[in-house]
Amino acid sequence: MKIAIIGAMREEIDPLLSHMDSVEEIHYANNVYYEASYKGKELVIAYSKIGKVFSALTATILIEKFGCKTLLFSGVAGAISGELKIGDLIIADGLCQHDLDITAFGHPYGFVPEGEVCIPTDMCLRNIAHEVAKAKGISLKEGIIATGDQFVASSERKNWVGDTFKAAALEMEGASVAVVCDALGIPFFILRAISDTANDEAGVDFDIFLESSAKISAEFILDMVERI
Ligand code: 4EH
Repeated sequence: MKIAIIGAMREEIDPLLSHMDSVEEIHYANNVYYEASYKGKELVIAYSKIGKVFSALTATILIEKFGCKTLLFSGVAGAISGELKIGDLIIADGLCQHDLDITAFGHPYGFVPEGEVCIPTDMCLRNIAHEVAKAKGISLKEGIIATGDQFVASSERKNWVGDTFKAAALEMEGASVAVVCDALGIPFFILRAISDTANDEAGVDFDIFLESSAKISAEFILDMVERI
């Protein structure tokens, strides 16, 4: 069974590619897809580029063109919850779009007719993640992750997203990947390591911790792949 692994930025997939037993590049739709083999598992790895549109496109191609039957996202996120420190891992139990707003028509934030505010992730994949965390002796938080086409670097916006969606972390790709996988019936999983706390210092922290946090997430994902 082919497994898709997606990140948003090159830095999020480089620490995956460096561990592959073999890698072949396929150029498609203005992007590069890496067909790889890892400990006997068939993987297709790609970084989408930043934001909801590119990540939805890449997830769709991984499923429809490459035939991936399960999808894992690995990357970094800004923390909302005070319990999350830089370098900590969080898995999404559900994903919502914090910048989707048709409240003018009486709908709640994040909702469009015939959609849902929060899309849940696959329970089996979450269970595997908890097994891996136990085996590694590390703590793994689980909570709602909010997605939007904005790098959040303001306590005001961060607190609004936290209060409105009960979200523990935020990023820019998870919910769009969730929409695609949910529509196509593909079990999916979103893992993020914290790179910043989405406040006034977020830009500076992000630049400092992107690489180290992306590596923490990637190494955890590879441990999961062995158990799928
Ligand atoms: O893919 C985007 C990256 C930031 S934009 C979302 N990623 C990182 C997660 C993330 C995040 N998202 C929103 C980490 N911290 C976040 C935050 N708000 N505070 C980017 C970064 N570097 C260069 C260009 N764009």
